[in-house]
Amino acid sequence: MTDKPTLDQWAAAAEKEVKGKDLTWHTPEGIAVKPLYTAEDVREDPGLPGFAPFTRGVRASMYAGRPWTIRQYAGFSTAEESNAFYRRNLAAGQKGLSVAFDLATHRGYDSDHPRVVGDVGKAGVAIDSVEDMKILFDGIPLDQMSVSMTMNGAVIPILAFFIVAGEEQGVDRKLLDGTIQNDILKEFMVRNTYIYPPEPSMRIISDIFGYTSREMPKFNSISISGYHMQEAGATQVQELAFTIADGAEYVRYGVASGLDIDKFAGRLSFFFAIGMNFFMEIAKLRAARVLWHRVMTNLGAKDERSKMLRTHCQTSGVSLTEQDPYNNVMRTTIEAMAAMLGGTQSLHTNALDEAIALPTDFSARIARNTQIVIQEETGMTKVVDPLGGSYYVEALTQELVDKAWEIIERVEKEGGMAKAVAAGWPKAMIETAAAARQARVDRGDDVIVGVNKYRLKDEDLLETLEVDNAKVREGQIARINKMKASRDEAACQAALKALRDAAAGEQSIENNLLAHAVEAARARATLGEISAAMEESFQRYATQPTPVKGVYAAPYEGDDRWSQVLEGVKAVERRMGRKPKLLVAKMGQDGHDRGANVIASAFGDMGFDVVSGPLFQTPEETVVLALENEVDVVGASSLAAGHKTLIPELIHKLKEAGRGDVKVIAGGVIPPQDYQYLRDAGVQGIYGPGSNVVECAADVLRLLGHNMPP
Ligand code: 2CP
Repeated sequence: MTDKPTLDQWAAAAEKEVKGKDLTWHTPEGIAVKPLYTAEDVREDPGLPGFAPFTRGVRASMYAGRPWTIRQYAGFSTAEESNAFYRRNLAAGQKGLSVAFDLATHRGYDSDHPRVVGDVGKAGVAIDSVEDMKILFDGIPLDQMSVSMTMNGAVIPILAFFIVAGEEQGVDRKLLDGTIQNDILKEFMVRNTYIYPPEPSMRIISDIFGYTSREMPKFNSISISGYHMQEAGATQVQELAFTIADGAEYVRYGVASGLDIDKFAGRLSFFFAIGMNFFMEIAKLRAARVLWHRVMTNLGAKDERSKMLRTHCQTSGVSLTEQDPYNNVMRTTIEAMAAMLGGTQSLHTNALDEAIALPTDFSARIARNTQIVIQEETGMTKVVDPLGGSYYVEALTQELVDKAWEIIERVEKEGGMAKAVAAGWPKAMIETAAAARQARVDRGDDVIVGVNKYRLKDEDLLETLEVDNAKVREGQIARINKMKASRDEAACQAALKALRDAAAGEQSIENNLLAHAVEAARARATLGEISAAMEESFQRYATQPTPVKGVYAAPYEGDDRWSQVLEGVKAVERRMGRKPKLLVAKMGQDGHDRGANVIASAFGDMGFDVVSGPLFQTPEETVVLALENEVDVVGASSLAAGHKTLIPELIHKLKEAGRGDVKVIAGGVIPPQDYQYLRDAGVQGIYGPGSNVVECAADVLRLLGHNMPP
């Protein structure tokens, strides 16, 4: 019998093959991934699925018993159009619904509000009242279909409309099944569709916990989300730690509002992003379950269900590319497999055109079928946690638990996530990671096929979906007016007054905001009216962007092209007698600011004078800001399809003010089909996803008359 080879012998054999090359992979999480894992790396037995701490899954039989829910996130233009889309998808194998609302709805504005001209019906469905909600679920029995709704800011009116729509379908709210996102802490950190300041927003959340735990036992009262953190550039460890810490904070607020922890914690759910680091993502979901079990035990939960982390996942939007977009199908497939191997309860797979526009029926079909093929053709669902016991996966799970725990302990020591968010350090940490990632991609250190490697000379145009938002807005306004004309005005105003008084009063069962909003929804109050009633006491919240310094520049030290750009900026500065000045503008109700922040950080590092405009500006407000600051260039960032309305309006207003000389460039999610339209309107540079920021700066220098080498 020959002796088993030792690890030292393996190391010697590998060294012979690679001759000094370092095989350790240092990930952005600060994890040193080795080229080989063995039994020696596994510290703990992961136990069995369905048992604490649920490392291997929350159910004993997992997908062998019931596969995860295929739940595609969708919604666009009107309630009628979205309803028809849902019905087609359910007939084709989708299992649960997930509603996307437009940004006007998210921010608590009715479709007739002047601030939302560019936003109505874009990037989601416009819902102004219970009448719209009823149309959205027409023919879809709400006692049989589980419905998830991504709503955080205007969560009170939306949940109230949902409850009343169910009621008017004849469905008792005890039978309503689904999930509301209702996760405000991450809005303040990364997603930005908040309405009120943090304290009243936290009250809203615990009021929803109270109401749903009493009245809607099947409904998941929150979807505590890391997804948007990863989308905003967070590492997996940051996503994991801040999400779990957010969860702990919500539980504390729930308990402080007088609820018994085991009465509501079993209906808390989670939501994670699944990106391209395959094994890291699998380990992340396993680690999340271990961490939640630990946190909830520490918080005093007794019921095992309260400590069980159930989650939805979505494949990563930022991992998708505008260039060579069919590659996105492979990316999404790989990510979907990581989600299922990690043990998700529910999954959305992105459509291949997600980086460019809203999904078409064609791209939505491929996205949905990605999951159906995995579930029904591959046999992957037959075995519970098939990667359990993999040395690498078990070791990585453990390492993620440890690394995330360090951050969670820091949060806890500093008084919990609400305080950390107010102090701003989690956001700064994520923005630092985002700028570092952008620099790695721009330099080609992180490969993105079809973008910074193997780029095509010519790209085929993809057919994309476009929403005529002027038409949607007109239709919505007509419906609002009709409803207002036929409602019992006195009853409606009385219900709104009761809600206003409840918001002004102390938190209590009698002052439960959702209970009062349900009354107002029944009386046909609109989303804007319900939101405004609470705004009177709560106020509307606003923040200023905070770009980071030096992070983007760091890896460029000694880079020739970088030096050329720095030289160019200096040359323009000498000529103008001051630094060239860029306003990074965010117009409309779109709160996605990763791109805008990265641009602001990178341009700042290159020597530009950068003004970061606040979120949610109108074109008029942007012009005022541009003129006050005497900027040379306005960079308008748009990720929510408002570009065709808002950017031409901005240029028009600049001209009206006699400042047509201020250059306007645009970036974000803009379909190539719209480039000419924007150019005709006067846009002088367009930078879609995958644009290299240094080259973008080189273009800006050319616009400012500098002779920049190609
Ligand atoms: C599940 N069940 C089982 C088994 N598996 N029973 C027996 N054997 C099994 N193997 C039972 C469960 O206990 C449950 O009943 C029921 O079947 C449904 O299963 P589930 O696993 O709870 O699935 P679900 O109903 O789909 O719920 C999944 C989540 C929920 C994660 C808990 O919160 C959810 O659907 N979230 C989706 C969130 C979402 O769509 N977000 C969209 C984000 P009981 O419940 O009675 O136990 S949009 C993203 C964009 C980017 C944005 O935010 O902007």
